[in-house]
Amino acid sequence: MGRKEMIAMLLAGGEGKRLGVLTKDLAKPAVYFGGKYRIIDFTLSNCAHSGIDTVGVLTQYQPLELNRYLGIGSPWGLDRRDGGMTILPPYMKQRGGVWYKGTANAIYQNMSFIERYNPEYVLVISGDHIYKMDYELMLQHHKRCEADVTIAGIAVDWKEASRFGVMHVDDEDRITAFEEKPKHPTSNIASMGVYIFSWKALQKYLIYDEASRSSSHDFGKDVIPAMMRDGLRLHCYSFKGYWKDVGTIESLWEANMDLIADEPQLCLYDPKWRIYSVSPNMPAQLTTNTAQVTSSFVTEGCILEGTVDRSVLFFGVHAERESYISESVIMPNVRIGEGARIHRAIIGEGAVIQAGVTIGDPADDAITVVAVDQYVAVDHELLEVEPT
Ligand code: ADQ
Ligand code: ADP
Repeated sequence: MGRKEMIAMLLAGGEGKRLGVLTKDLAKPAVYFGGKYRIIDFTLSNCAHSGIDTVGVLTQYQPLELNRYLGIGSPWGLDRRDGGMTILPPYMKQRGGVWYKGTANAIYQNMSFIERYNPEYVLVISGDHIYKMDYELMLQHHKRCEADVTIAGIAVDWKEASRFGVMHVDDEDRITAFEEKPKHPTSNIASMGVYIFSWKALQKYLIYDEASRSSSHDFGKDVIPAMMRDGLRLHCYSFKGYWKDVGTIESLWEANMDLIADEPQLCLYDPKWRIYSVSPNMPAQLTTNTAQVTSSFVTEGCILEGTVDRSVLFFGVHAERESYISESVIMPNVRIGEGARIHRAIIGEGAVIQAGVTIGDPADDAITVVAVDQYVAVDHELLEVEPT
């Protein structure tokens, strides 16, 4: 195995509880996003564009569909013998099935995988963020600062700050305080959950963390605070672009809507930074003479006979005559019956919305989620609707 300067460990095993029915049978990183993609495509494409050719993908919760989707990593240039993509499920360990206890434990259990490449640096990233980032620039910053750890940081809305790890940073980008999801945040610089560790430092702290009985074996809760306490060099790499943690229904909906905004902050059209994904082989989108489509993404295989406004439609959606879809995300292969009205909703893959049904209240801001298995799946039957 050739030596690598930096390899990536991609955490893709979170349960994604807050996405509710959308992650019932699907790991969060495999959730569909933006008409053509899955959430994990963004991180993997970032790796491809940053020249990272060795990625360990740590899976755990509902991995089947995710594994099938990732295949041998070809869309992201990771189908190679020297490095490439390796799926790392917890049950591969010699001492039988041990669940990953937390994010740090997940990496700990795969230390021998990392050692095979004897890297100088390890990039730890996660499969549930929407952003475009050059990790090579972050590595240069890490080297310039002679840091033990570099954490990518971004200013977020104060009202969102308690969802994240937040940090205080001095003039030289050094992190002077770090708090994981504080109830009352004193900073709005959030950790993006993107870390570059000097491998020697990480190795030491993973072993140290594993031995601790009181630890929950999590980077944000345990490892980073321990490194802070011991006075290691922790630096922040300030990121200026678009970044969204799509861990909640609201943020997933918002991030989809952001793509079709009048002036989108995340550009999908840059030929130098394509987001790679696997697409089905479907006929071209058909818009009939009764259809009206405005400010929307419509993907291959869609048949549109109704009105679609400010929405994201994945492949194979059929919206029948006089249906009206606004500000919604319609996952693949959904059928929307004649005259059905859908507003501010996320409709899960394969759902059938009966003719005349109304979902979502135009007078209300709430996002409604509909999934096919909320109802015993009988074709063309009304689905039960569960408001979030
Ligand atoms: P969280 O978003 O809460 O906070 P966490 O639950 O630690 O993230 O999961 C991070 C990533 O690891 C996710 O992609 C998740 O899918 C995956 N994951 C979780 N448990 C796993 C396991 N046991 N095995 C494999 N993968 C697992 C983190 C940081 C915060 C930071 C936010 C940014 O702790 O400080 O602000 O990310 O979103
Ligand atoms: P959310 O933030 O929506 O609750 P996450 O993806 O962050 O979802 O994961 C939530 C928690 O579930 C994490 O602490 C993670 O360690 C834990 N978890 C991940 N996979 C499993 C699993 N297979 N079984 C039990 N818990 C898990």
